[in-house]
Amino acid sequence: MNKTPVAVIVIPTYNEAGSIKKMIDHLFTNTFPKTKGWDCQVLVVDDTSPDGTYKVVQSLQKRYKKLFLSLSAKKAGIGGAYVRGFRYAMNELHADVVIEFDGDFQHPPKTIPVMLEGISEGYDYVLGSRKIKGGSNPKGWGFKRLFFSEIGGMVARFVLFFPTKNFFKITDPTTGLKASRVKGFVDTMDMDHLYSHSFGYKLEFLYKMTALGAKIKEVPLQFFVREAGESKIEPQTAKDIFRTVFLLRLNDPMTKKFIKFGTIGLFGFVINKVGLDVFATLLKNVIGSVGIRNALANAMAAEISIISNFTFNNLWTFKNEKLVWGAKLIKKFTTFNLSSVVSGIILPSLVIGAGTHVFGDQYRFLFLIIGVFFITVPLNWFIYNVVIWKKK
Ligand SMILES: Nc1nc2c(ncn2[C@@H]2O[C@H](COP(=O)(O)OP(=O)(O)O)[C@@H](O)[C@H]2O)c(=O)[nH]1
Ligand SMILES: [Mg+2]
Repeated sequence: MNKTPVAVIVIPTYNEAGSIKKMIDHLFTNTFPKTKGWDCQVLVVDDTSPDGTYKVVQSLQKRYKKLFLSLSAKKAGIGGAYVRGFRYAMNELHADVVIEFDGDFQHPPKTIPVMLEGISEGYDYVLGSRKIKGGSNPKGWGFKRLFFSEIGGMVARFVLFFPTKNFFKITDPTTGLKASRVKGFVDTMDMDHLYSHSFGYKLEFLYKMTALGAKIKEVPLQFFVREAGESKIEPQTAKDIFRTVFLLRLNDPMTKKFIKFGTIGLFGFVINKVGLDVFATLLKNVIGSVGIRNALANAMAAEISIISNFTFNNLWTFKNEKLVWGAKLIKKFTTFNLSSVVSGIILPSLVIGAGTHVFGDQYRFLFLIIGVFFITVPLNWFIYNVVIWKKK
């Protein structure tokens, strides 16, 4: 017989004595009876709050046997508190799902059953979103708070995920309300190395869950103003979020690959330019017609730069998918060569030709830039990844 899956609601607290009792009572009396098929437990992660939040929890533990407390002497930051809470939930409570939840009624408890339903449907990561139909920001938020929240969300979304499908899918990356599947995800995720132990950890967990291939569902989140106590949002939170997302993206394996690809591409361009001059000089006394001479010189230089691009990308950018000498390499190189001619010569030439035809000769350089950066680069990146050095 399968055991009832365990869902642990993890609530970090620092000076939340004003709302924690009401929250715990509410969860056990109103919310959990509505989560059929789940063994729901509450874990409060407190850092010895000066206002004695943990004492309130300790006294409630007599009444609720599924109420747990992880108490630490040192203030860990919200990220540090969640790492400790997730570990406790996995090791001591054998959690199948962990839910990140605010203890101050900013997250409506009625969303918990909705999130667990998503997990039961087979999703690995259910996110409360303020940006989809049915979701909302607090009525009391002023322009400044809203503005920062919107900009922060957009920047985080763009920096973390553009142009992958998660960029379009994850509408509210800075949301605090999330349900995560443990097996294959939270138990696999590296929680030892975090860029941020403050609010930025939210983006970090989000990024790591997507990198593990979590199936994601968004459910509407009606975000409220806190009912009691003071906000712990720190003044440096915006900076912390930006710093974290930039570091995550910069150290992303795909970004590193793209930087190598770009470097080699730039080098190939230099080879093309130098080669053109060298061959044009060498052929000076061989071919009389300047047009034919330069065209031939460029064809030879371009071919050398194509060979250089192929070789260096094979040895460096795509070293994990490296092609070794043999029939397959020759076949792939032929494809590479043909596609390079199309993406690097024919298509940008057409863009420059059509662009200057319509807008005038003075825009020649502009259309070269457009052709190279909007056609050659993305097309090559796509072909290299999907056709030439396809992941095994
Ligand atoms: N244990 C622990 N909890 C914290 C810490 N910092 C913030 N929290 C809690 O995390 C929850 C979310 O905080 P946050 O979203 O930053 O701000 P707030 O909801 O506007 O106060 C609150 O219930 C805080 O009490 C910390 O250092 N340690
Ligand atoms: Mg809160």
